[in-house]
Amino acid sequence: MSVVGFDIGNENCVIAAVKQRGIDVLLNDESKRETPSVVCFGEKQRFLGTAGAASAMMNPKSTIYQLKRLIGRSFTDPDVQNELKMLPFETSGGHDGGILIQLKYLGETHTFTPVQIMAMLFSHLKEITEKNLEMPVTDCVIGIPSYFTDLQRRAYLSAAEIAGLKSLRLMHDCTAIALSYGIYKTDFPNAGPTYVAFVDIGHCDMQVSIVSFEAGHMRILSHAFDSNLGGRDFDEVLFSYFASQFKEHYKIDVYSNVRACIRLRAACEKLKKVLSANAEAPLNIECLMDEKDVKGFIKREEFERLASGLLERISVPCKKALADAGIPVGKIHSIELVGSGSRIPASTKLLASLFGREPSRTLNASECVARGCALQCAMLSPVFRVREYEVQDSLPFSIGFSSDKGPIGTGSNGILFPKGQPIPSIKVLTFQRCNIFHLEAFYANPNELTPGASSKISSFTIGPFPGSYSEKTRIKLKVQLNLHGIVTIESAMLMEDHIDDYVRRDNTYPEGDKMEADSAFGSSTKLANDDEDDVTMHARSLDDSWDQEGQFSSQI
Ligand code: ATP
Ligand code: K
Ligand code: MG
Repeated sequence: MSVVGFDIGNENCVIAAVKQRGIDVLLNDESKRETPSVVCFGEKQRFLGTAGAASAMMNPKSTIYQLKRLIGRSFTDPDVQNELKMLPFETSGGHDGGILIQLKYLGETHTFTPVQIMAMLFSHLKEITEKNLEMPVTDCVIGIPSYFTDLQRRAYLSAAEIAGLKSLRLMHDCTAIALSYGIYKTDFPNAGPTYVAFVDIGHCDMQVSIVSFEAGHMRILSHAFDSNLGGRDFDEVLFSYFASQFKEHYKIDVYSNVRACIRLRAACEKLKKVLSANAEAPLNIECLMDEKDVKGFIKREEFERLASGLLERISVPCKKALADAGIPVGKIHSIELVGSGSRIPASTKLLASLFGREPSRTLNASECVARGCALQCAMLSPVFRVREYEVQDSLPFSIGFSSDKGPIGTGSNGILFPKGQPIPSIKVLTFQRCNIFHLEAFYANPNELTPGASSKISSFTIGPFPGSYSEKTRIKLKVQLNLHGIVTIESAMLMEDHIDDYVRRDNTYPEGDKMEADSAFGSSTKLANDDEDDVTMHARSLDDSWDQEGQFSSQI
């Protein structure tokens, strides 16, 4: 049985697998350790990954990338609209509120959801993995950003499932990074916990977590992020700089030409990388548009000046992560910097002054998420024996619950799982009802979410119940914050009977794909009775642990 970890980045995917002698990053067909997150629909065939990126210029309008920005989100979200403006392919809103992508393939117009295209990417990664390992691959662990909402998480699971992959866990990127750091680390000073800050700057986002390490145990103290700050934003600074230079010097407006935009963006990204190692860099593009060859030049200092606003923003999630963890900066043992976006030297300088210490690069910047996911997969897989090591993650958002009679968690916004709640967790709710009723799960503090994200999570219908109950019935619900960070109602118990069938998750999924996992909560027969008021509620935290078979064991 295979044990695999996937890092699905906005720009690059990395696959890691556990082999006899440790964890390997797998090579794709082009012998590369990173596979571009691109699906290109050509005239005669599809090109995936590296081949997709190579064909992008030929089919700009049917090359789909930056899927991570679109999946599980609604078309009308203003943040999504901003993303779409930058992308050359055509989109529209689906009737469920999700995004539809229109493209030409095999001479016909096709419509796909982001989940479907993500599934194609997953299939490609699965194929690479199977070829490498020479065996079928199903079980895996997939890295996700901590800011993903319930819907985005479900969308990733759906895409993986369509591709024939079973994700044993959706793992927060920084948690995976911390695991790949902590499990091998034996030289911590042994008096008390050691606090480490992990900073991941990728293509579209940056994430920060403060993690506490003790022997055989790691605990996430906080997750913070800027979901709109990554390497691509630095490319954009260069892009607008050169676009205006070229307008002046060559009288061309690259914004008016899709192909010229793509080519200039690609050249700016290259130039940015050159600037990471050199004090200055040239830019030359032949025949950019109107048959004009263009030349440009920039010094690193000038680039840093143009990007100073972005660089400043790097400190915001760092400060927030420290504040949320309640750890003074002086107590941080080391700052571990990862993600290829962090290769800009100015970002290192900024972090050094913020934390009062040089950041370390102990881990492989582009591979550590996938490696951590593979390790977690080994830990969850029954076939592998891994050193005893406890990973305790924490919920980045507060989750509230309400019934048709108002909030049922604590406080006016009904918080059931507060921010920082260990993942996974179970809470037990008791209701006295004699009729069908509804529950809503929602993010209780919208300002904890990424800008524009909906605070809606799920609605559930409890009942109707079999037989006839004329009196108030005690109904016990087990609400689960599962290992993926997704909220479900695990079971409903009527009196002492255990009945699984009374919970139905109602909201339609905005990607148009079926959620197989939800069908466990089928509807059942009807119990008609007048609804009584009086709801009693007891929320209780249980000690949960995730055992080897991937089942919950909880002691009540
Ligand atoms: P995300 O984590 O945002 O989903 P990702 O995991 O695909 O995306 P990474 O591969 O970590 O992202 O980073 C990609 C970014 O790193 C790109 O913006 C790329 O331009 C940038 N990058 C790569 N090498 C360098 C370099 N030498 N100097 C500066 N930036 C670099
Ligand atoms: K990556
Ligand atoms: Mg990444």
